[in-house]
Amino acid sequence: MSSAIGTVKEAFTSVTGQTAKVADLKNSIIDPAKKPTKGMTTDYGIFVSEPDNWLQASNGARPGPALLEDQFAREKIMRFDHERIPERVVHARGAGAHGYFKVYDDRASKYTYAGVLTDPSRITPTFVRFSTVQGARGSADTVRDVRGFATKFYTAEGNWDIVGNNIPVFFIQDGIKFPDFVHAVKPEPHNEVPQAQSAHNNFWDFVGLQPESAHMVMWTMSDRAIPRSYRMMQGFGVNTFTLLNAKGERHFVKFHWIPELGVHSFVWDEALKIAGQDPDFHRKDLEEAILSGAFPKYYFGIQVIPESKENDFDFDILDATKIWPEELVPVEIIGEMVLNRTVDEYFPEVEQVAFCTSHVVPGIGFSNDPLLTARNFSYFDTQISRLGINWQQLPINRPVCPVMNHNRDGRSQHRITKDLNYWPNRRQLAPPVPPTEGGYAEYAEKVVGIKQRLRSAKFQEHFKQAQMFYNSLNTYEKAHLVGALSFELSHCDDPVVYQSYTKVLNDIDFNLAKQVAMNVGGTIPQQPARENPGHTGSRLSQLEFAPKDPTIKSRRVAILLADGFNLGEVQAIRAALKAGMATSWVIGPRRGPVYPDGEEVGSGSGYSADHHYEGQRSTMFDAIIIPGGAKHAQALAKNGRTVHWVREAFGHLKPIGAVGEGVAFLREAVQLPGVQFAAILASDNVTSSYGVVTAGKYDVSSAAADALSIKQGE
Ligand code: HDD
Repeated sequence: MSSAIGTVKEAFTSVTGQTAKVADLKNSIIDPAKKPTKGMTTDYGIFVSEPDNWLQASNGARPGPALLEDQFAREKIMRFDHERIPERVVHARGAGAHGYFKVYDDRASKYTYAGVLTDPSRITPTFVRFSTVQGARGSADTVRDVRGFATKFYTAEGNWDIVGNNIPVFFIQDGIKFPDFVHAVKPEPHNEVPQAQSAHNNFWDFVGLQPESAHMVMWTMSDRAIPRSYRMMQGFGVNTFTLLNAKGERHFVKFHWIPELGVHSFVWDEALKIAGQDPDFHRKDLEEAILSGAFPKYYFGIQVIPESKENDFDFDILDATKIWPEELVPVEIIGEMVLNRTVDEYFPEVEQVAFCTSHVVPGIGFSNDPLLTARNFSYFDTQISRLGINWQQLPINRPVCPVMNHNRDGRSQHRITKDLNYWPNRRQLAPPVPPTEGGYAEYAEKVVGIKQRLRSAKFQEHFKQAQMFYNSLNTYEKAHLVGALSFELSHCDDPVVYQSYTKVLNDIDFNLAKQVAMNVGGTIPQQPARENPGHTGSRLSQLEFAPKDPTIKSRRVAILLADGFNLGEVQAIRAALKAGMATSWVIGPRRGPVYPDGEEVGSGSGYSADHHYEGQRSTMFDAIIIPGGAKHAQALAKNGRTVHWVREAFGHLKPIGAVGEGVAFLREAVQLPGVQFAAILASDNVTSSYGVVTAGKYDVSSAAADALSIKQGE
């Protein structure tokens, strides 16, 4: 057994460009181009000569009765009838990608002997599935929701799954409440409304009566629940796991993923619009980044608490509704994961990938976190109903190390084992492996207790960390949170619900509760229900995750053009964006040729626009650039849709750049009441204000300004 692990490890470390898992999957990929067959066959292998007409008894002039004897038609229809499997009861909507994980050095060996976390010579293949929680498989990507961040590590010692979220805490402390929570957040049972959002009576009723959810509700109502991209959000294992080192010492651990690109979110208006304009926005964003070579990268961190200190905190370290504040327990970055490969087929990979919190490798173990204990039961169980008992044999789920034991049979068994099927057996086939040779060993924990149902004392406090999170947000983030709570509670039509939740908010912060109550018609509190001492924590505001070196890598930039634009500028801008690994998209009056200054419209080949003004909206881009060109700027100024493009991007706080005559158009377009930056735009040099960057000398004479005056609706 140990020699088999050695061989697999070799395979891992020698892989260049592809991981051992990608190589393994190749065994299951059907490449139609290479198939040694003349053409179409049935599932049982015979060639099909006529696939388009059901066999019938006909006189040739008119259809006759269809014949049930048509085995080809029956096979095709029956296969189709059974294409669907149950979607995940939560996290049904998702997207996935392949990648690899590596640690920088062996510094974690003081905590664990797990090779995947300590051996810097290893490249461990990974598969990640990102998801939303509430919505159905076909729901929109950009809804307000928690995002799942589930990672399967195909290690040399077997699969290890971190089934995490982009929020570090959870709604409930004990897994026995999970079905209640999910029933409450999912669409209401009588009319199956709403889809993919928590803005309804039953969710707010439940969380109002279950105050342990207060901390998580602060996070889900913050900008964290509307991430710009899966590539720009954190991931957290949430539960408390344990690490075991070679000396037999145990540490408690929390796992963190930190995106290289920083943590970024939409503004709510953008998220709402994209949900309609491009419901697959996040899925496509992941694919686009990988295909363009801007591979998503996440740093891997651990927070570690030695056993001797487990009782040193004013919260219980096994309570999943609490974070371990980073100022008390710093995150140690020990490695990174890169996602470098898109999937070949969605269903067998993303739909059939199945995770289990109970799947850990030697050197990693569980804690008594009561949420984790329930999860360790639930995931394996759910895979049986979704995928069948042999789900671990599916290509995406099978480990890359050898698997051998005495489990047998069951529906859809794929393995043929020439071996005895019990242990002990007279031939010593597949014997147990002692821990000294790589067998998994549980930590010998002394357990003394009285059988009872309880929440221990520290699990009873629910508001301190909710306050700390709220206090740590900046003014804008707080305003967004008030907006989100107001949106959600306004969608509740039962006064009992929105009135009681505004009371819960008063347990967090008096001002917060007052503002929301006023907005939604809740009970406006007269005094705080409890003191908010103003404690703040580090790395709770997402602004603290800005990358050290700002980058435009993988950002989508729209170049807004009309006929008569300055071609040289556009070419230079696009070259610069390409060099920075951003993607640029030309938005023009028509999909196809747009004509630069000096070329007659309709004459030459023109310059190709990727989309018409109506075909895409500013919401789909991170920034807009408007080049120069007098006629082009005038045309943009006269078109209500292009003016809206700029105003909308400005309203969503996006960087807007303009050059030459484009500056005057921009100045006019964003000439909104209360926005005072026309003077800055008119300056000669490169200038930036409110995220608007303009360059080049341009004479903003009143005549030019008049010529470019905007009439909305034109
Ligand atoms: Fe869960 C799916 C994350 C608590 C039971 N969960 C699921 C997925 C993620 C999470 C990311 C999707 C995995 C995938 O992409 O296939 N769940 C969490 C986190 C939790 C959590 C971070 C709190 C720390 N979950 C939780 C509890 C239970 C479950 C307490 C049950 C007691 N979760 C499930 C499930 C799912 C699932 C029903 C549905 C599909 C699946 O497992 O494979 O078993």
